[in-house]
Amino acid sequence: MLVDLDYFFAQCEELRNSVLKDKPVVIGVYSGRTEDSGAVSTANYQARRLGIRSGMPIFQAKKKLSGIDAVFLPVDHAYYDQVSEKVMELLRPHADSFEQAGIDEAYLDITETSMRDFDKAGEIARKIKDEMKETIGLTCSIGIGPNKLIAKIAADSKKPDGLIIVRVDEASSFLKPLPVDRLLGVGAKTRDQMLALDIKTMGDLATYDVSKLMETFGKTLGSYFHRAASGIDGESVHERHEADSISRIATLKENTRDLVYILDKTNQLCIQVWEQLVQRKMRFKTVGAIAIMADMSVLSRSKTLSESANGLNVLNDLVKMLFEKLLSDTNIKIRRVGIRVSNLEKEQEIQRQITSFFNHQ
Ligand code: TTP
Ligand code: MG
Repeated sequence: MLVDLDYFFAQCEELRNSVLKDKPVVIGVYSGRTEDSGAVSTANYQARRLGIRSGMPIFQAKKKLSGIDAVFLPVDHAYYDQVSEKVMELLRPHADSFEQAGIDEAYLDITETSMRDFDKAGEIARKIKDEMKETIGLTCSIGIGPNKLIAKIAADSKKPDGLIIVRVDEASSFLKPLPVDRLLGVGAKTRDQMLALDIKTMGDLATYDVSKLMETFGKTLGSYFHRAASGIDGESVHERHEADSISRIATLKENTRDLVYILDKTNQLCIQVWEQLVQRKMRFKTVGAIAIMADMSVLSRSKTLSESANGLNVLNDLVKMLFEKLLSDTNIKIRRVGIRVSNLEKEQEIQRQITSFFNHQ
C-alpha cells in the first residue's frame, strides 16, 4: 500500500487556517531577490484547476491568478515536518513493515495484516483514511497493489482523496494505457526519447524489444523500463534509516524571560518528544534547547551526555539547565521555544551491545 497526502504543504496551511479552504492556495519558496522571485512548491486543487503547478515560477503563478482572490504563502518546513511526524505515527502501526518515502508518503507492507486478501486491504485503507481525516484533519490517496511500483502508480492515478485496489490479474490492463512518464525515472527528456521510438504508453513500452531499449537507454535502465512497464517489481518495504533527531517547537502566549513560564511550555514539549522516543524505542544522547527571540534571532544551546538516556525527568532537567544558560547569555525576550533530542539509539541496539560485551568477556 502507498499512502500519499493530497496537496500536502497547502493542505497543512488549510488545516491551521480554514478560511483558505475556499480559495486557491499557492505555497512557494521565495528566493528573496525580488518580491516574487522563487518557485511554487505546491498548490491546492482550486489553484491547480487554474493551471498552477509545482516548480512554476511564482511570478507566472501570480500572473495566472491575477484578479482572483488567491493566497500565496511561503513554505514553513518546521510546521510541515510536525504534521508529517503525526501522519507517520498514525500510519506505522497499520503495517507489517513500514517505509517512509517522502515527507508526505509511505509504503506499508500489509501482506500479513490483510491475510493476502485485497478486500481486507481495502478495509484497512478505508480505516486509515477515516483516522487521518478524524484525528489529523487531512485527506490522502491510497493505492493498493501486488508490489510497491503498482501501489505507487495506482495512488497517483486517484488523487485527490482516492482509494484504488489493483489486483494481480488487473495489473497489466491497469498499466497498459498509462503514459510512460508515470514511471519513476521517466522525465521529460526520456519521455521524448521514447516518443521518438513511437513508445507512448506503458503498454507500448512493455512490448517493445528489450534489446533495443537497452541499446538506447543502457543495459540497466533499458531492462528496468521493460520490467517496470510490465508491472514487475521485487522491492521489499523496509524502514529507512530513521531520522536521527526529534524536535518540537511552540510559540509562547507572550514574549517573556520568565523561566517558570518558559518551562511550563518546554515541559509540554518534552512530554511530546519523550512519547515519540518511547514509541520508537529510542534513547537520546544529546539534548538541544532552541529559542527564537523577540527580534527573530535564534539562540540554541545543547548538552551531550556521556551515556544515552530515555527518562522524561532527565530530559526536563537538561532542558531547564539549557534555558537557564541561554537566558543568562542574552537580555532579549523569548518568543518561541523548541527542544530537540538527537544522537538517538535504538533500545535493541543497546541491548545487543551489552550482550556482545558479555559474550566477549
Ligand atoms: P507531492 O506529494 O508530490 O505533492 P502534493 O502532496 O503537494 O500533491 P499531490 O496531491 O499531487 O500529492 O509532494 C509533497 C510535498 O512536497 C508538496 O506538498 C510540496 C513539496 N514539493 C515541493 O516542494 N516541490 C515540488 O516540486 C514537489 C513535486 C513537491
Ligand atoms: Mg502528496
